Amino acid sequence: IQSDLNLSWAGAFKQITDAPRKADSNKGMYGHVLLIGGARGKSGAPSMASLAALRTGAGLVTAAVAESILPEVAGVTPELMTIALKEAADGSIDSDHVDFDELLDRMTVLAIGPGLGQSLAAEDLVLKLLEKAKVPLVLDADALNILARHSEKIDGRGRAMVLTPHPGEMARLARISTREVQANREPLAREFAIRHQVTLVLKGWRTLIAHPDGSMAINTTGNPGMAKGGSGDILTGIVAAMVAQHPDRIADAVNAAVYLHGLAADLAVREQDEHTLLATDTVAHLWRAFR
Ligand code: B4P
Ligand code: MG
Repeated sequence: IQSDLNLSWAGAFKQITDAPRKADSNKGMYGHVLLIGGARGKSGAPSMASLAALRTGAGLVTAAVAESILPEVAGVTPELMTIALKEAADGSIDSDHVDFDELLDRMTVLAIGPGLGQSLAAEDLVLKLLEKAKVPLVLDADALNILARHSEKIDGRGRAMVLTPHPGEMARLARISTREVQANREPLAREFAIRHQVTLVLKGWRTLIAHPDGSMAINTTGNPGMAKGGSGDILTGIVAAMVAQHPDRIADAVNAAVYLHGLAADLAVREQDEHTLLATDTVAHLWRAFR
C-alpha cells in the first residue's frame, strides 16, 4: 500500500498484518461478523463472503440469508453459523418479518449486500438496517445500488461505514458514467469519502482506499485473474473480518484487507494461471498472504 499523505501507515499496516494472536485469546476478542445477503438463486455471494470472513480471523461469523438458500450457505463450511430469514414472493429477504433487535444482538460488524438483490423488500431491509445498526457497517454490491437511490443516508458519522464499490457501482453512487469514474478515480473517491465521512474502497486495478479524513491509499497487489464473479464478495468478507478484529483502527484494517486480498490472489497465480484462478482459490491462499 502506498500512502500519499501519511507514510507512517506502512508501520501501522505491518502491526496489523503481523500481529500474533495473544496466547490467552478467546473468540470474543476477535469480533462477530454478521453477513446479510443472498436471495433465492443467489447463495454463492453470501457463502463466499462468509467463508472469507472466517478465513481472515473473525472470532465468529453468522450469515443471515433468505430461508430457501440456507442449506447451501450453511454448507460452505461447518464453522459458519446461520440465521434463516423469511422471504418475500420474489425470493428476497422480507424485512417485515425480521426481528432486528434479535438479529443484531451481540454482532460487532455488519456486512450487507452480496447477492441481496434490489427488490423493494431488499431496499426496505437495507434502510432499516442503516437505521438500527450501531456497529461498523460494510456495504457492498446491491446494498450500494440501493443506497445510490438514498444518498442522504450515506453517512459515517455516529458509526463507521465502509463502502466497496466497483466502478459500475461507484457510477451509480455518484450519478455519473463509469467512464467518468475511471477518469477521475482519485479526486472522486477522496471527495466522496470526505463528504459522507465514510471509508470508500474504489475497486479495480490499483484499488483506491479513501478515508473520511481525506487521506488515501493505493493498493499495489492483485491481478487480472481476479476480474471474475465472486472476487468482490470475498473482499467484503475480508474487510468485515479485519474491521471486526481492529474496530478502533478502521483505516488500517481496511487498507490491510484490500492488500491481503490482492496478495492472496497473487500468491495463488504463482501456482496456477490467471485464467483458471477462482475467487475461492484466493481464500485458500489467504494464509500465505498473512505469513
Ligand atoms: P457486477 O455484475 O455487479 O459484478 P459483481 O457481482 O459485483 O462481481 P464481483 O463482486 O465478483 O466483483 P467486483 O467487481 O465487485 O458488475 C460488474 C460490472 O461492473 C460489469 O459490467 C463490469 O464491466 C463493471 N466493472 C467492474 N470492474 C470494472 C472496472 N475495473 N472497470 C470498468 N468496469 C468495471 O470485485 C472484483 C474484485 O477483484 C475487486 O476487489 C477488484 O479490485 C479485484 N480486481 C478485479 N480486476 C482486477 C485487476 N485487474 N487487478 C487487480 N484487482 C482486480
Ligand atoms: Mg461485487
